[in-house]
Amino acid sequence: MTAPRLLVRRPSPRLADGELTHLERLPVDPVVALEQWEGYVEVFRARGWQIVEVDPADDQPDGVFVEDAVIVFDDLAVLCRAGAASRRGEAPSIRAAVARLDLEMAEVAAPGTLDGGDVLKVGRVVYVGASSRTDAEGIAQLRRMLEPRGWSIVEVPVHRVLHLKSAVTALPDGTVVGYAPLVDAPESFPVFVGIPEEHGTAVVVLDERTVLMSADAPETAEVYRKRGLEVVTAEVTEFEKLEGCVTCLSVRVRD
Ligand code: CIR
Repeated sequence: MTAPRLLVRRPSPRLADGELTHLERLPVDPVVALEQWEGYVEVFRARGWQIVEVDPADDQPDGVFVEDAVIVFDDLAVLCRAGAASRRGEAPSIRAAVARLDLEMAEVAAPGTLDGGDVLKVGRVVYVGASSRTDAEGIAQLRRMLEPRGWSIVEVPVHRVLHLKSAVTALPDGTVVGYAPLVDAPESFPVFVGIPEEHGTAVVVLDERTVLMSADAPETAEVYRKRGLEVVTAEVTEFEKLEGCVTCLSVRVRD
């Protein structure tokens, strides 16, 4: 088995100008952001992941949030069409990086919009947030790409946060976790567990027993540990100020 690959892009010096939808703008320190990004990438590198850097896009404030630009389903990479017009300039460099990954490619076409942050895979079920960034046409296109490949699509309303995965993610056993006040439709998920902190909702599954999460949710980390998981934390405050989280800083490509 080859090493899993991690697609990332270093933060733009203009990160502080990134889009904000639900949060008040706070000062963002680009030096701290870069240190935090390097710490995040190191978590994966130390575990044997192969790090694949997308070319920097310093004129794209939100370019670091690569999860929104491409989603991988088995050996198919779906290039998204960003819901925010300000983010569409991220696409060419993402396309070039994905072209080097030896995956099939499909692309969401105008007028559809789809952000990867709205897509949560749990087994062969793909939950897709109908949010301010992902529209019905984008979801319909994704459905046409994926259903013939054995994935089923479940549409989930998202109004209280930016993306579906700003509110919920899944543990290795498929349990969907979220901070209940921000989850519009918890009944969409067969197993939903509420956790105590907003920044605890985002987990990246590193392996069947280990998750990566924000350092800013210690009570939630304890909940996960009590479930038998090893918890690795990363400081991501500068990205959280821009409605980002641990999932959106990378695309995980596993064989
Ligand atoms: C945006 O509004 O697009 C960025 N400031 C944050 C994107 C975060 N992405 C994600 O949750 N998947």
